[in-house]
Amino acid sequence: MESTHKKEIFDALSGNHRNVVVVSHTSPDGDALGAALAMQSLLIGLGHCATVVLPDSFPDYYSWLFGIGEVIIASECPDKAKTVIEAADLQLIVDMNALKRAQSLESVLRSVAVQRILIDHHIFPENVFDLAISDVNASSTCELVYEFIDEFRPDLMNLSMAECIYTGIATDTGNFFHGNLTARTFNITAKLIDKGVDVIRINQLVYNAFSENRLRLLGFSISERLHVLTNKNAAYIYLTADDLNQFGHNEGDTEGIVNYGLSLKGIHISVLFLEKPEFIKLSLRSEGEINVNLIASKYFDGGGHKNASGAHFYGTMEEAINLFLKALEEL
Ligand SMILES: [Mn+2]
Repeated sequence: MESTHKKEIFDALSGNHRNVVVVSHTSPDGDALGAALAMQSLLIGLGHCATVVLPDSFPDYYSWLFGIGEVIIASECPDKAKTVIEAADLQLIVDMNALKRAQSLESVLRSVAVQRILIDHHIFPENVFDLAISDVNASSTCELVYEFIDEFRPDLMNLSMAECIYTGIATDTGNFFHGNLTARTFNITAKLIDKGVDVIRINQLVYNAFSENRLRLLGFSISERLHVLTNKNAAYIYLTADDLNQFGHNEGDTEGIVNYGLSLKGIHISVLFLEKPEFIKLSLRSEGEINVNLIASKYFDGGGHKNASGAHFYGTMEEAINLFLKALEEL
């Protein structure tokens, strides 16, 4: 499951000028953004041309990340996104294990026959990558990006890249609370702090940047939409499109809500159901050995990690919740 073509990737990036498109998943999180932007900086430092293309936009609390202003958002500029992908001679895919995770970009990514490199920490990478650094034991893709740059060209690591990488590690671990938190994670974090990363400042930018609507939506989610299934050690929260509209929700406003289910004593599985225009979006979280990736993949055609997975369900909210309840019965 673990694969590393580090040396081959060094070689691929050490030679002639490359025109690289860096792509990550839909609803990009801190890890997707941090990994894509840090790798873009590295590639530019190496003398390559590098453009980040994302399927859709990112939460406002990431807008300070270096380079984010130049990211091409396909949902806003589909033609430009397509042109950039078609012009690239190398695809660098970060923080996603399958091209379908880039949704609208999947077909154009697939349609061009160029070298494809993966840096990722999700299980079961699709068999479409020529070279890969794929390690499910990493806390985040940014942890892998740090190790890659540190081994390859540490001289090119600057403060803004360190901030991107720190943000990815911090956000993918719920600010050092869950996931694959190991000595490796903290060693890398220490080195990033040595590089000048200001942890308090980033905490303020990422975690103390709620809008009033977002905080009220969180309160509503817990007081009105939380269901606790004590005998199943599970909890879920659902938010309808009307709920979201009532709080004028923006990208990222529902981030982290799923974790509140796990904050209950004795609750080890938590799911958030969000009604999107075309599907119900599920975020699944668990503690310890409970594997929500099984539920996500077997019942909802989704996936991710053992303790954090996601899926899209094409049906009604009621059907999605009922399927989850059935999965719990069969687990
Ligand atoms: Mn990640």
